[in-house]
Amino acid sequence: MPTNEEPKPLTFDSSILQHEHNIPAQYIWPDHEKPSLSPPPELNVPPIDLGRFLSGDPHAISDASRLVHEACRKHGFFLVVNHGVDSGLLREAHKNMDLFFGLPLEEKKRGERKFGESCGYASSFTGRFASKLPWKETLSFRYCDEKKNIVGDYLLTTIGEDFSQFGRVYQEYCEAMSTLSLGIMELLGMSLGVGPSYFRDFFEGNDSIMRLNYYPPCQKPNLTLGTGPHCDPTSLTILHQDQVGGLEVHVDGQWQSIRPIPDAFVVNIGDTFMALSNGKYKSCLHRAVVNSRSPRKSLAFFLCPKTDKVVSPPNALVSPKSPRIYPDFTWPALLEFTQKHYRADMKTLDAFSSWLQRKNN
Ligand SMILES: O=C(O)CCC(=O)C(=O)O
Repeated sequence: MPTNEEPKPLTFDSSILQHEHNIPAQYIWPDHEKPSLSPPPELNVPPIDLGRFLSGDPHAISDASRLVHEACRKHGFFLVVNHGVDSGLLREAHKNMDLFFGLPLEEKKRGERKFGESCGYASSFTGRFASKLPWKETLSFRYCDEKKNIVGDYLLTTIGEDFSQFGRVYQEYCEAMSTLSLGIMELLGMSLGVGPSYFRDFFEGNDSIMRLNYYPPCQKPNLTLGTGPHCDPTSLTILHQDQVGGLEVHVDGQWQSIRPIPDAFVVNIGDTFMALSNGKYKSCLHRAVVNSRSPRKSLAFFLCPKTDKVVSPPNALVSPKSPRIYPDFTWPALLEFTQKHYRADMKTLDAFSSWLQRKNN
């Protein structure tokens, strides 16, 4: 009998499932989406020396702008090195993930993400979907440039007093990511010919999301995916992956991997920035695969504008030859669309634009 009750979440207890040879059907992906048995080719992603770019050296500015422009027109992925983020902080951020995800399931569930929300501990998307489930656990939280200690306070109240150090680490990590993202916005602005301040100013006071991804080993890694194919609906993603590897991007009709480099962040354009660039820069399909030997960790900072900012491209990127592609919108409207109406994929922005137009007519 149909009911209006929320679907019952399937329990993903990594301490048990990582040893399981019979993979539950909900985690088995259709054949055409399964990872390939042979290692994929490596994607050529340019490393950008952000420190040199920000130093104002004209050669560094022109080199970095050109490389970023080429990469973002083609697939939207590049690396940043010499980024100024303290290596000790990065080590702590990875270490604290091990501490949290190593807890018994019941303790992790103290901060469980509720149906329709974007923050908290989640395994298997908190019951929103019944098939093609990702082989991972996540802990997500909001970071807001204008709310002092928002991350530390959230983690302390949801996970508990023992986690005050944990909260401090991710508060500091998010602050570092916010600063880094504003530097990258200068670079994106230069590469699009609108100057360093335009996008930097737009993202001042950002209201972003931080996600810790923990992928336990899987005894049949070729049946499942850690993160299914999707484009990020957010503006810019800054990802730090550990040494295990598993990130793949769909470019030129095939999946290609991005090799982990400890000193580098992987940066990619999300749908919201694609709209801000009037479609000039790509938000590209990507996924994460798992393996049978080691857990894998990644830290993803999803930059989002302040909630009242209208996402609209600068005039310099609109012309009769290059008319507007997407309607004006605010980030909370797109977030709601991906949480309540649509599972983010490569057509999110087109589907959202049609939905918005229908709603407004
Ligand atoms: O873990 C990764 O490498 C990718 C994660 C990702 O795409 C996501 O969290 O949206």
